[in-house]
Amino acid sequence: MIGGLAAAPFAQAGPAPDAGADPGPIGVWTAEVTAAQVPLLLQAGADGHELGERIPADRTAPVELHLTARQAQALRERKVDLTERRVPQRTQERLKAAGDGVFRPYSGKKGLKQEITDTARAHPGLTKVVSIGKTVRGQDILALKVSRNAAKTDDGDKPAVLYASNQHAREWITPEMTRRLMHHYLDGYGKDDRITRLVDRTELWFVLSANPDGYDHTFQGPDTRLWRKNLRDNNGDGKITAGDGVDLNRNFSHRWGYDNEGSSPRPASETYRGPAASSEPETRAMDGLQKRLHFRYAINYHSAAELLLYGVGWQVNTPTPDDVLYRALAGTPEKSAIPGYRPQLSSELYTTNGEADGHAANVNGTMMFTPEMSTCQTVSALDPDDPWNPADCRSGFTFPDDEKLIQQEFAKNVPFALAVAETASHRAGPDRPAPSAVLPAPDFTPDTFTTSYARGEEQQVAVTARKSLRDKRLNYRVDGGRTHTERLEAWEGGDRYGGEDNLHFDQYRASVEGADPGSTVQVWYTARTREGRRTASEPFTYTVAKRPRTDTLVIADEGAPARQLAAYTEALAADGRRAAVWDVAAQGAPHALGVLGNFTTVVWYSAANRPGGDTLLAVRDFVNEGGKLIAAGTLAGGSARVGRADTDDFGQYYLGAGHRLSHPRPPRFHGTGALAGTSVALGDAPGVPLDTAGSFSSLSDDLPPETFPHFRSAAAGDYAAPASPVRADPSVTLGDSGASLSAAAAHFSAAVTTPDTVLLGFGLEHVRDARERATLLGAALRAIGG
Ligand code: 0X9
Ligand code: ZN
Repeated sequence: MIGGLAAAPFAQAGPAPDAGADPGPIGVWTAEVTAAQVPLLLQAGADGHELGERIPADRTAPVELHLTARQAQALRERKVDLTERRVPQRTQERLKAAGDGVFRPYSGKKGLKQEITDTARAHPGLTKVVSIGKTVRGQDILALKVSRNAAKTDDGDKPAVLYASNQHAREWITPEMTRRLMHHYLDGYGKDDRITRLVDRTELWFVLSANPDGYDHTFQGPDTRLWRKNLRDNNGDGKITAGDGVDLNRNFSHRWGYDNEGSSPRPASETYRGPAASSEPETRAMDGLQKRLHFRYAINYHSAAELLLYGVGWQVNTPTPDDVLYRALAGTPEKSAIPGYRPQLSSELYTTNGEADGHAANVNGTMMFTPEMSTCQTVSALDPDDPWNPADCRSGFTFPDDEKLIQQEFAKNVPFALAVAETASHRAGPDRPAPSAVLPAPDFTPDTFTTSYARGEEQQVAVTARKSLRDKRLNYRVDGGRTHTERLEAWEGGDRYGGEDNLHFDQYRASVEGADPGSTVQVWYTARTREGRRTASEPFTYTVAKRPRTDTLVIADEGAPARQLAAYTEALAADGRRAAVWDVAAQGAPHALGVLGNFTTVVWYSAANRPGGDTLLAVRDFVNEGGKLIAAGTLAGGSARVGRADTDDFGQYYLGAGHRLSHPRPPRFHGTGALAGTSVALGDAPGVPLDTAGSFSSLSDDLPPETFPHFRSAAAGDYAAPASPVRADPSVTLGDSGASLSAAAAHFSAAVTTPDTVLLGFGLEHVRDARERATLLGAALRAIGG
């Protein structure tokens, strides 16, 4: 999870404002919050929108919240600085007068539904209307198929593309996007060559509103304008009030309910995932359409943030093979397919689970993008001479009702929409971006490294490659000798991730053999294309390091004084183990395959600095592939800087530390649970004071193993600290809830274990006695079978 979301598991533990019985209208509020207050906002039922935009750790930042008056009051009582964003009556009237009346509901005489049927009637040779299912309220969810001879050819006969919008009711600009795109194709047919070719060769499917009930509800008046979810009557009281509705972008079965951060189990939450996967008829309608049509590509329009999202959303920093192709179409932040939108991995915004795009890709074989179209503020600032000003925006979602601005927003999205369709029907195959795409998608993307800690026998190497290539091979030469080749095999994935999001590209692996320590290995990959042409990757070179024969590696992370290393290597020696060492300050982050993959057990210690992000990701890969890990140090299990964001997901979801408090100078540690029987005296170490020892809640306390078996974790030790108060780590302070934190602190422990990991809130260097260090490390190794 990102920066200040560190304490989010408390978001479910605390009392939720009873929005289920709160009939009040939803207003827009601006909160000046610190990162640490974000959990309170989530607890109050706020969605992740904008919270995902980084709130600096050390300052407050404004966020937009959609809350009932009662929810706002509950937050105020917890000292969240809130102001209601009210657009003055006069401004509202002025803007209404300036509006063109472009936005219209789904139902009714001039509604989107009627327009879909009318459009079909006007273009009988090119269209066909299909009801893909019904809403909670029993409305038909209409889809329009656009293709030459649409009604006479079987659905799915030609390569199919889906353009969908309005999963979220309030995102009004999105059905305007798909509505205009539908007309763009129909009006351009026979006039514009590109359009004609697409309509001839592909099936273009339009679902203008994936959430017609919710959308119509937003037209009831200002009180419901910002409704997000569908109209499921969660509490069955026959009325739709603030606590009702399911977030349709959290209800799909892929990774449904993976954690409580990417979706919420609480009905009142804006990101409520529903009582079960696919519980909502709107979700089943979309899933059913995908299963019937086998779309090659899809665009699922949302707003509002000027982003172009793709790839894994359920876990941070998780690149996948298909990213090569997604990136080719979406572009990069420097060269975006949609001007002004930032292309990025979905989870960079925030994590989600049960989301449409992960489901489309991994369950239904469809490459799906999620653009976040422009905010009201951004487009209102475009023209100083029009009546629209950012200050008048009630919310980021209230896109100005202005034909010129709407058309402009649509127009800049057209090239991407066409490039996706052209790629779907690309002669060379849907795995090769059409010439209209922003970037090429290379055949090979090798996972390179410069140092190998291979044990003499073999070094595994990995490459992302286009699946359609034939005869994919690893080639290598040791010290300039003859070329060896090995067949590449698709990687099946690890315990928690990998082996997914591999529709057109996949990760392949093979092993280099017979390179002795001290030798230099040159590696490159070759294959033949579908047409029989030879293709090869760029080569890379690594050297095989001389290192002790052992299965155990100690990583001294950046800031961990080298002189503390002996505390680890000697404790291992006392346990009868030799240790190889990786010094991050001197060698950089250890590569997951080049270094970590050559060991069964890793002992990772960090001291003065927060653990480094690249090291953290490599260690996560190692654990994902069955590695055993002991993480130690006063900052272990806390947050780390990964890419552009702070994250503590690794501490939570891999080390089992729900959240972290700092414990000043504990005199002793007593092992419990898996570490029972150990007891060691603690104290400052040279250069590494023990003033902020870590203590942790166990993630299983928040996410019970019956529901979340993949997060099984348990407390494994206490600090003997006579009446010493536990100080909340500044990064996890829960607003004014210090009291509840101290109460919670009683359940915090100095160590947490999972089946594969041990987390210690202090370093071995803080254990004064060498024999006690050896006993503790020995117990930790046995706890994980390391
Ligand atoms: O939260 C959502 O469903 C989408 N944002 S919105 O403001 N339109 O509600 C974003 C989903 C994108 N996926 C991830 N961020 N993982
Ligand atoms: Zn949305």
